[in-house]
Amino acid sequence: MSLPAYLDERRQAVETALTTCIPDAPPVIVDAMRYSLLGGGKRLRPVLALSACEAVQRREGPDAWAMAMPVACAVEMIHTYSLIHDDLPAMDDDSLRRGRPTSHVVHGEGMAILAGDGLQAEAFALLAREPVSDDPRIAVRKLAALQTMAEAAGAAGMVGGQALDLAADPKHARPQQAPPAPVMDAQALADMHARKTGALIRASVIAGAIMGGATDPALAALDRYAREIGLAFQIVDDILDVEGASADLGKTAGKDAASGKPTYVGLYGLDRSRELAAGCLHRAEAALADAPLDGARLAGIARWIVDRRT
Ligand code: GRG
Repeated sequence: MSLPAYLDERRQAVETALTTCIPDAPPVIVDAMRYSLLGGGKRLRPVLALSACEAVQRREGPDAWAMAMPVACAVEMIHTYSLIHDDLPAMDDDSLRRGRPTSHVVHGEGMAILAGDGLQAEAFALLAREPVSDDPRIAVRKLAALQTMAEAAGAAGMVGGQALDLAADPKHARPQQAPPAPVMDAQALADMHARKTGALIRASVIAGAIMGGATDPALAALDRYAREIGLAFQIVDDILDVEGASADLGKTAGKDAASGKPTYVGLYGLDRSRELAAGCLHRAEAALADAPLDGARLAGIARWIVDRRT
């Protein structure tokens, strides 16, 4: 099967599974949660979770990925919550996401905040609940996956990265006695992105692999792989922010560059940024090469991340 067909098959399975993830709740909040969760997106993180599970099990298909489907859905719910909150006027203040008006534009700010909160809480409920099993070994895997996801989403991960980003943005109101916004050098930029976007991408891979029963050596290799693709994803995102069109990206293009935010392209220029992304790809492939798993699909996804246009 070609990589595009492989990705499509998993995306479709995730789309179907996601429709079952929002609980029976007041329609006003269900509508807002569904609007964002089922409104498109590349579904990169859930596909990574399924592929990592398949890689450690050395087999492909619905039987292999069933163990990781709750992780796949949960990570997309957490990711979607982060996008809703990031788009709010108090944060990045954006009106276009996934080719549609953002949650607060459609549902109002208060409901958008609640939709994000609801998605995050339901993601952790899903991780605790599924896959349903009496097997204590599965319970151990579920707990490890849940911890991985919580730490990635939390203050040392995505929330911490977003906080660093916010603190460095001069346009954000700061109390008068607060120190001036810090200027980010290359190291600070890498650290901010490793937390803000890298941590959840890493957690997708690691939690998916945990659910597949990964050994410690396999997890160590996947950790190296995931950190490299997380960085590559961000570098390419910065390149696309400069080169891409809003219609292709489904979000406002050129915004980071225009707002004077620190970016890889701003620090290194386009050519060097492309070289840096290629270096990440090379190291991600190397991490998989000798690992005790079947890494061919994960290597393909790494190449796709670097070559993507949206
Ligand atoms: C609000 C706690 C909190 C965190 C927000 C991830 C994040 C932190 C903000 C997203 C802002 C942003 C546009 C970052 C650039 C990289 C990124 C995560 C893009 C969106 O991810 P994709 O490209 O989106 O995977 P789709 O829509 O395809 O799922």
